[in-house]
Amino acid sequence: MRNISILIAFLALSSQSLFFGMMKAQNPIVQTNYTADAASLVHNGRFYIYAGRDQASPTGKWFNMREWRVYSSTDMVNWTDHGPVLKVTDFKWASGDAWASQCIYHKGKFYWYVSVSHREKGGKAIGVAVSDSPTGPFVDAKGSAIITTDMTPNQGDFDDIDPTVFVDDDEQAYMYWGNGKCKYVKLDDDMIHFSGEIQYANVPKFGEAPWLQKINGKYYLSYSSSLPSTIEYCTGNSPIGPWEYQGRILNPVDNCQTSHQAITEFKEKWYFVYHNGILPGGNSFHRSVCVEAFDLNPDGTIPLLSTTKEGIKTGVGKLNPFERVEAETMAWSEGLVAADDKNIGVYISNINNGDYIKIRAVDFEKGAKKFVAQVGTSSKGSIEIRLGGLDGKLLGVCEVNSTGGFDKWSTNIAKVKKVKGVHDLYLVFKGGEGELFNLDWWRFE
Ligand code: FUB
Repeated sequence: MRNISILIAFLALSSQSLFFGMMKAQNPIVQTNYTADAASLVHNGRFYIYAGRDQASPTGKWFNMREWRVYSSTDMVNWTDHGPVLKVTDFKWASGDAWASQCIYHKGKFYWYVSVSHREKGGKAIGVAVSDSPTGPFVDAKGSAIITTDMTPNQGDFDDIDPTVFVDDDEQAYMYWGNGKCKYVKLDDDMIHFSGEIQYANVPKFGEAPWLQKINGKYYLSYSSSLPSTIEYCTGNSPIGPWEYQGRILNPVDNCQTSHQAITEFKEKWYFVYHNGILPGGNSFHRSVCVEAFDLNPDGTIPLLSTTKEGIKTGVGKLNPFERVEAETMAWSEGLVAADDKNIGVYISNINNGDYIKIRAVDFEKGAKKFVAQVGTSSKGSIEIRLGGLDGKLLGVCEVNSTGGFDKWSTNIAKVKKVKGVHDLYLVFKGGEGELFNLDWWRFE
């Protein structure tokens, strides 16, 4: 174990195989960390998820969240972990609590609105970070909070959380947020200040987690109810209402009081993103992001959705194995933890005998002859390269010997049997007792 956070994640996540076994699970979409409060963004053919990381100790009874991570997919079944792209410490005026956030794209920049605790003013506050890329680096855009608790007196300490920002066709940006009361302002052109008074939206059953969007010319405001959260929504003919209640989208989820939704269209399909507590060790403070596909009703209303472990059954793309594939790109895994270091970024650690990574819809085209993997270890082990399942056809075995340390990286090559076409790929890790090696990336040649 290389640090205490990996140890804690390992203790909580290692019982996963017992729970999920060989199920064809796709939810939660991240098994290598606990994730919550996902916000989605589609940009240049990629579906991004911006999520807080639940870092409470296994027995923790309250949120411990210090960073937000970015995940992305081009096919909605294989997800890449881009790491802890934004941390509470990036906001010098914030004292903690990487609560719910949303990242939006506007005029060539990515603006990431976040909820945190305010060091001097107390209570929760809303800040914004900015970047030229959806995966950062992000910097505090204003150097201070946009919203602080003293702007909304007598509403408690948690009332200024969960920002959602929507830019209308006329380029006016609106920010909604709140716990208990649903508030909004019009943002200035710079996206970091606002003018005018804070306004209050009249929406029934509002608890928190507003999400504002426009679908076919109509404005949709979805949100959580009070605990245990259901997800409800209203529609309106303007981004500031009046709002007409339409109904419920989600009943309370398994093993978790909150579910914090996001709704986004991608490649002509609608996706509903939320969290629950179904990963082993999961609960209201150890949450996991899930995704379901759905169709809007013909009249534009949103149906009542069900949560599933199967998640997205059919992806919307194939994975190219002839380009470097980050080890942290996967459809499913068991026993593993996503770690990161400043030299190589995110990598997969805590690899023990029997753990595996599943990658869906890998397109081998006319054939592959070699498998290459970058690993680091002071131990040894091997990677079985299989198709279709943990016991599926064995293409080859990549032997891994000591590279001089778990942070000393070297590429290993294995010959593979000829393989053509599209398959689910399983990288199955084998070896003796203890941690075998770290895996940074792999590819076929
Ligand atoms: O993750 C902390 C808080 O829990 C979020 O800000 C809320 O939306 C709820 O999910």
